Amino acid sequence: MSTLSLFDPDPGNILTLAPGLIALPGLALPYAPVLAEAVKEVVHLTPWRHMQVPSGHRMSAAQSSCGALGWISDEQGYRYSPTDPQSGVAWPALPTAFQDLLALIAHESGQGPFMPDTCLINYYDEQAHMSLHQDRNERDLQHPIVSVSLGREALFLWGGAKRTDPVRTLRLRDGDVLVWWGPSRLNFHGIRRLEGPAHPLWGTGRVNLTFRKAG
Ligand code: MD3
Ligand code: FE
Repeated sequence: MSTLSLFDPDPGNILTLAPGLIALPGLALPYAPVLAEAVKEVVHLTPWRHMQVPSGHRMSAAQSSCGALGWISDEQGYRYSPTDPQSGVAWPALPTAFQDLLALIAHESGQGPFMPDTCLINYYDEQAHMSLHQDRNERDLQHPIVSVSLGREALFLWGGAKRTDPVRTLRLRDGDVLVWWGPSRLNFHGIRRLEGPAHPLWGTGRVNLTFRKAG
């Protein structure tokens, strides 16, 4: 298994890693403080929770959401909901900082404009991982997904369209942005574990934002 890294953060550095996969290493780095504030505001309204998956287990990564929809999981399965099942009310709006970052990503990647109706926020601590999976709960799988990594480094598992396809390891660093669409949109993927030193804003944890048009 080979380990790629997205090289040193370099504003304006755009890598095409595969058809349908663009990396913008470190693009979000300058916005780390305002993004951290925005995440904290969302999580104040919709606190981190470890969702139950249909098998009955709870996810080791904790989650929150904002936007018109939010991704949820329970014994019934995975889906998007207009309300937070924990509070019964709508999810918080997408923070301005998220919208501004997304406009920058659209501009830099040439793949926008993105019209997300949700941002799923994952939180990983030392013990958390995410098993290999596809994202296919979105109504129209043609829309790109944008992911933004914040905090500690993670070993990202990057597979193909089939579960049995070879899996590569990519080191996702603070501020790294990935845009997935078309031929890469249904790639299997996961998070093996966190790595490296603690982060000034996120300590030993890592946050991942995924912007989606789900409905
Ligand atoms: C490839 N999140 O929330 S981000 C997820 O780091 C998820 O929290 C991981 O997988 C995380 O569903 C991975 C990279 C990523 C995100 C969405 C994708 C890769 C993707 C959607 C389709 C294909
Ligand atoms: Fe995913």
